[in-house]
Amino acid sequence: MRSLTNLLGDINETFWFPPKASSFAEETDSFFMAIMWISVVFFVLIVAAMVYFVMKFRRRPGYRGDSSALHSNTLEITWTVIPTIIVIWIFARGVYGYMDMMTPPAGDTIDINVTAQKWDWQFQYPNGAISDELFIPNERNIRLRMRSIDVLHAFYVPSFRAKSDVVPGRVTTMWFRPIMEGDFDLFCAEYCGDKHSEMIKKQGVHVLDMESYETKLAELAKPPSHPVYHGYWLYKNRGCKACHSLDGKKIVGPSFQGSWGETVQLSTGESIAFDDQYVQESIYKPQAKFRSGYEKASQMPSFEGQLSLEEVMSLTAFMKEMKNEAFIKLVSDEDGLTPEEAKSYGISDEAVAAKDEGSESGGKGDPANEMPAEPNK
Ligand code: HEC
Ligand SMILES: [Cu+2]
Repeated sequence: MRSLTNLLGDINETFWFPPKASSFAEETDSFFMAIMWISVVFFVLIVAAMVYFVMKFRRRPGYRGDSSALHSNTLEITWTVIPTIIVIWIFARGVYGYMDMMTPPAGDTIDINVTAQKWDWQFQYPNGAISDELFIPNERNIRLRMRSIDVLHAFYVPSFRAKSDVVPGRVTTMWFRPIMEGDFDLFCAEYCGDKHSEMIKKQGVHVLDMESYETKLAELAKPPSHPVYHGYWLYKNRGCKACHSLDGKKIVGPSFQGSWGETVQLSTGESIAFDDQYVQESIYKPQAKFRSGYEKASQMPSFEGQLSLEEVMSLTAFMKEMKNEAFIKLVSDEDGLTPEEAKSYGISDEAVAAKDEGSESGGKGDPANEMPAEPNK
């Protein structure tokens, strides 16, 4: 049963299933097909017998049936024993498959921490790098340690045939072994609120060869050093983007566009300056003050203990820059802020290094001076 994509060359994908991209896939698919064919066979047999009996024993003039039900021990035993054997076989095979999936190979895994939150994923690698998409090497056992900071989520990669709940207050582990390179879809398979569908990452799981994996990790481990770029990077990688837009649209929380330095209305009727103090409080104690119109929104989690003061300052520098038309244009288009754009805007690492060398006095462009030390109105 091959689909059109097969004809177009994607041989690993079938009409029914996505590509078999992990070591679980072969077993899972063949077991699924076995159960399906067993069901098909019984369905056909039972429906055929039913139709046949309906016709053969239909009510006819002059025909009189037996007054009591007929009984056959042979028949009773057959249709009890055969299905029992089949369901026991299905149960046993299911248990073995499940045990395999629940038992990571001892000592031979790459461990990655997964944090699920409304409404994004965050992955932390052995070298401390973090990302919002999953990068893993091919042909290696991957073990995920998964935590949720708010509600129930579920990590699901159909191409790996791997799925597990991510439960608040608990660490769940799962493992798999990718067997082909490529980009695969990631789903949250447990309804988790308004933007549940934002947790679908199309092509968000990247299986790379070992070398590219290591290069990628080294790259991810080094956050940008310019505060504005660093702030943008945190915005993208730490889940803020699920609730705060850059293009002015309201998602769940207010957009970050153009807010800096403005006076915002709180739900209590008071107004307050959107400054360093307000940003820091909003990140560490989001429930302290609600912006008017957002008091009934899905609550923002506290990032106290998750984001350092330095990171909060970078986020602040980024929000401050979100007043600047040129910058807004760069970050709010579809592909976000690309490294080239960061370079052209003078906030890439190269630009920082170049400016540091050039100016002893620390003119504009010196990261220290870009820190929003005082609210700028
Ligand atoms: C689950 C959704 C959600 C996530 C994730 C989230 N926020 Fe929020 N945020 C909100 C909502 C809703 C509000 C408005 C209500 C309030 O002030 O608490 C808000 C308010 C804010 C405010 C005040 C803005 C204003 O205009 O009044 C700031 C600053 C902020 N968030 C920063 C962040 C940062 C930084 C992150 C990522 C580290 C983040 N938020 C992640 C939902 C979210
Ligand atoms: Cu979810």
